[in-house]
Amino acid sequence: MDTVHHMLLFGCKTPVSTRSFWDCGSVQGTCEDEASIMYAWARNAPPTKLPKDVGFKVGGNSGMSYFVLQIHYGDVSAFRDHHRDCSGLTLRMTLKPQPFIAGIYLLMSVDTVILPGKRVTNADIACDYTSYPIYPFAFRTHTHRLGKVVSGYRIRDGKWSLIGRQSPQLPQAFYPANKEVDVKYGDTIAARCMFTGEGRTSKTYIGGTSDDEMCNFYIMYYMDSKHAIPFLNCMETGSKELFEHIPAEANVPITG
Ligand code: IYT
Ligand code: CU
Ligand code: CU
Repeated sequence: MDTVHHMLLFGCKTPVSTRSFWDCGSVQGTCEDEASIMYAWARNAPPTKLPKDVGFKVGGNSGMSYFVLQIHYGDVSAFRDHHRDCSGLTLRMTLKPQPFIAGIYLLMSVDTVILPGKRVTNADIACDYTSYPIYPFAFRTHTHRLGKVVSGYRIRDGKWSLIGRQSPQLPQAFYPANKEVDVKYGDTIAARCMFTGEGRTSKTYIGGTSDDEMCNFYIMYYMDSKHAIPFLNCMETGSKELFEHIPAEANVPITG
């Protein structure tokens, strides 16, 4: 952690380079096609292991022909002595089909605008879930500097149940999710990012630079491998009526 700030592991069909390593430059020099995030590590964060009998499906006809590991270095002074870098991840691979398949559900806002000086702006995202049951076991939040707290919920029969809630200013790794909350056909999945526009003199939009913002809530889940749906996205703005019932904790910054 004195060398690396964070690492993201992606899976995809075609990496942007066929070299064994390259400089990914600014925003997303990872894959030619759509990259799917599979793992994240960030300094000081506890490692998240896949539960027993759970694996990501890779290779073959899975659409995951390559892993791309993106490493964000922190303080490069560790390399002044020109030693070789040995940062990385260890993956455990098996040819044995696993009973459960791991997947990632990404909720992201595409249209949030944060007004300068405004104390609170909420980015609300929600989608109906109309597939086979998933069992969340880890979650990750991502915003840039203005994000205060990001929370994800399952809504069933009008009742909001917390999947996870975290400050995006803490290491952006995967943290354990509330294990009691499964998601099944007919549920709604919702997330809120609370931002502040304090300290800004112009509007802040969703975008790739550190002066822009993002609102992401990632759910890592497992599901029965016979239905195997490994990656799901939700980019719909949640309705005002729905979010009238969001628990108050979604607007309480995380301290300590
Ligand atoms: C605009 C935005 O919110 N971008 C996010 C989420 C995102 C991830 C992937 C969007 C797309 C992707 O293919 I994978 I389209 C974003 O870029 N998040 C960053 C990483 O790039 C994954 C993050 O750290 O969560
Ligand atoms: Cu980092
Ligand atoms: Cu971002």
